[in-house]
Amino acid sequence: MTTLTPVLTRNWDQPDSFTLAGYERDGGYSALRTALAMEPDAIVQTVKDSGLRGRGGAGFPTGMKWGFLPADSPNPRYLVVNADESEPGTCKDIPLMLANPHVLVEGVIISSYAIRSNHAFIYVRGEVLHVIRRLQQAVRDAYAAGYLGKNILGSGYDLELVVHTGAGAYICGEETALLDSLEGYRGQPRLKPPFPAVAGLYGGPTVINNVESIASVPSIVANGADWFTSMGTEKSAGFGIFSLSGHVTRPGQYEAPLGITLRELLDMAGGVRGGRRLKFWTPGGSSTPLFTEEHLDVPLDFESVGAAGSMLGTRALQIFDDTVCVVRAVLRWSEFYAHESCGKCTPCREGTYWYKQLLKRLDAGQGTEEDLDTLLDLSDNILGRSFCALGDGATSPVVSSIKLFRDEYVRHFEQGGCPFDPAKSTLWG
Ligand code: L3W
Ligand code: SF4
Repeated sequence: MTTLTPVLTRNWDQPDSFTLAGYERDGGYSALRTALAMEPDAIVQTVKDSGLRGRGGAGFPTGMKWGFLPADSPNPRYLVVNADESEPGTCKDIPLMLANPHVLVEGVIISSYAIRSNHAFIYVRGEVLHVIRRLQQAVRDAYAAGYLGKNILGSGYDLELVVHTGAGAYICGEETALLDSLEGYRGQPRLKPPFPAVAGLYGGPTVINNVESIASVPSIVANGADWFTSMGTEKSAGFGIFSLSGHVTRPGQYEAPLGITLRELLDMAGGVRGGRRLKFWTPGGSSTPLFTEEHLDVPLDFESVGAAGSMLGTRALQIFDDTVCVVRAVLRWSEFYAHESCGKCTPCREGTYWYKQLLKRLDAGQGTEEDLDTLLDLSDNILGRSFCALGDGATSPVVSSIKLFRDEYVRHFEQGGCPFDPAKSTLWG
């Protein structure tokens, strides 16, 4: 039986977990002292050895990304934290920053020192005012304590950290759109390559990492790479925050080794609400193909979830019980993608619009078999042909739901309406 591994979440139930005093009492900023006594390259090596992979969705090896920064660039280097958490169902970075903003600030300082950057930014979505205020306070307190600014803790190392707020566009979580937004432009994805590591913010070499990735760095520096690799699986090392939401008895954040299964997590979370049957779930937010009961024992690591036909993504486990109409759920997500498509490329801009139209018709019981084929044809023209991952992600719920629940789509148009009792068919009940 896998057990929880509270590291990032371990002090969340302390009333002052978000304050500098509370964080220091818990050992906070001691990893920074250890890091500043190390050579920057040794920290990069430790992170490489730990096997830490990006916690924002793609799972790219963090230390390897840091190693891509060119040694000979004349431009300043930047560290940017992607705190624009917006993927449907994803709700781990916001509680992390709210409960423990200093672990992120400490992670930023250590990571910036490791990559030899003197300027760092936390790009946080604009709607979460309470989180922004808490982060700003944590940054002010870190400056006052000598953890930020000039000559940090007498080490000779300088770092300026800015908390920058976005304006609430999902696309600004795409790393290059985020950079455009940070530079003051409308956030739209840039062509890659060059990757940000080579030419990012203001054209300088830039590391962009997710909140949870950077927040994991202090514990890796404090405890060593072997400690981290002792958890998780061989290729998906360490722990992660699994966010259980929807029809689950005790929704919330469950910090556990990668490779834990939904069955184990559901046992800890009291099961599906009211003892009902699990109908479908997302392993990593709505951009990852749906799973069903059949996948309860798939280890939630990058390789196993991929081999089972989906993606680990952000570990946003949205649970839907048997009262839910899958067509309605997919329509909701498709409305989100159509609204959030930045419009830069035709497959995504037009495709997500037509998804919405067709799914509305199907949901109302006015669709046809041909509409299902059109949805799949549209998907073939979006997937792999869109400029960024938003378009690809939009196809996941559509294609996987037709594959898994085609009969339910058919029942809608055979019956001329939704076969579910609207009083019971709640999405988030
Ligand atoms: C230098 C190379 N750098 C890759 C870097 C790249 C990026 C990272 C991963 O999408 C996924 C997406 C969503 N030289 C490099 C290189 N890199 N090759 O590695 O890159 P990539 O392109 O694999 O992924 P991505 O563009 O970061 C992220 C999925 O996550 N997702 C959405 C998550 C949404 C949130 C949120 O709201 N907070 O996280 C959920 O599944 O669909 O597939 O840094 O530069 N040769
Ligand atoms: Fe914009 Fe969608 Fe194209 Fe991405 S895939 S560039 S979000 S239109």
